[in-house]
Amino acid sequence: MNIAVVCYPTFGGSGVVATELGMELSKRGHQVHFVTYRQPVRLEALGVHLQFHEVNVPEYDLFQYQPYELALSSRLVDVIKKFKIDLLHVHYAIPHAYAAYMAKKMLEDQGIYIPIVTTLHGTDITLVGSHPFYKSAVTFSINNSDCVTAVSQSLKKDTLALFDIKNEIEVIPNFIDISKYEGVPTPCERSLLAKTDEKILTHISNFRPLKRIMDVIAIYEKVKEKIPCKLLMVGEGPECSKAMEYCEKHQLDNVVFLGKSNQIDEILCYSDLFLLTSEQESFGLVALEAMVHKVPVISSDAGGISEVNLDGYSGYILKIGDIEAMSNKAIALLLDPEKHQKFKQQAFEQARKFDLYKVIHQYEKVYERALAKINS
Ligand code: GMT
Repeated sequence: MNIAVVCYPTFGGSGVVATELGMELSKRGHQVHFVTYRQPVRLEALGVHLQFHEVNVPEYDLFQYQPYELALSSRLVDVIKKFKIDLLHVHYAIPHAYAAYMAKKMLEDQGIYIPIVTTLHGTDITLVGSHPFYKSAVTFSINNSDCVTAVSQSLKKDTLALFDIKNEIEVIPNFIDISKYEGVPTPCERSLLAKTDEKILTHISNFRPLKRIMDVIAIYEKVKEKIPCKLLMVGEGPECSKAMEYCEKHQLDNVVFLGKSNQIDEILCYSDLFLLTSEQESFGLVALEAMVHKVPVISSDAGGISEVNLDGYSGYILKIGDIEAMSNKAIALLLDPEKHQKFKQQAFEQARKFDLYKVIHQYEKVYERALAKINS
């Protein structure tokens, strides 16, 4: 199949999922064309089966807002025609599903019929998409996609509650390529970051307010009263400077801000505990990435996190904002080496359930269904 993929090319989970999926589809013989404004951060080994087409938005002083959707839909039309694309898979309703619909209609005018598969990831639904300014366009884009998928049951439920959806939504969970990790040791230079008796707590996100990163720091402060530890804060975003200022003011020298990183595997492999305190999270791909490295997760109960992290098995799930309970669970687990070891193994076992090879067929089936709709 010749597939065009649209996603956000950044460090965010949706871009990671789109890229990993595209790369795997190309290994399975499909031709995959990424159409994005920048090469996706995790996109490797471009070749005949895996290509990247940049979307350029010319800047005009005349416009207060540059028309990105217009540039994207035009670029899609060109790529679809040039490479004889069979199907368009867009990640994120905003604005990708909307631009895809425009491209589809422009192509229809030329006698070319292209199905659209839209994958909903979370922010496009629960945060931005449901805003009254966008709601009609998002509802329209979802209802006019040929097939729609959501990354968790929780996100499907939220989508049905927030929008007037006529289309069926299939849940296809996010995934991880277990074969990359099983029996393959990641080079782990723990000693560069912590002393042998120090535990390493890790948080990775885009530091948006919904991630509640001050909760992460508060948990660390409580844990460090009982156990020598370091906190690794990986990522960048709007709450970063506030968190840094707080740590400086309170002389929390063992909180290390590592910035945006492409070395997630290297960081997670020496982490003892992962903290995910979000107040909204459709899935929490980063928790899955921690679990595959045998890192138990202390998380909030937001959105779809509990579909990934199993309470009392791969970690613990506590109420959003319950710093006390999260800290107590973290301390108890770190002080019990036997239990910690058991949770580490269980975290990996839980991650296995999300193996890429179980999920990839589900996407292929959706593609076949979308194609059949167009051809019927
Ligand atoms: O919130 C983020 O960290 C980024 C965001 C994105 O747009 O990439 O992530 C969303 O999609 C991920 C992949 O499906 C999910 O794992 C995240 O839970 C989801 N974020 C939210 O729902 C807030």
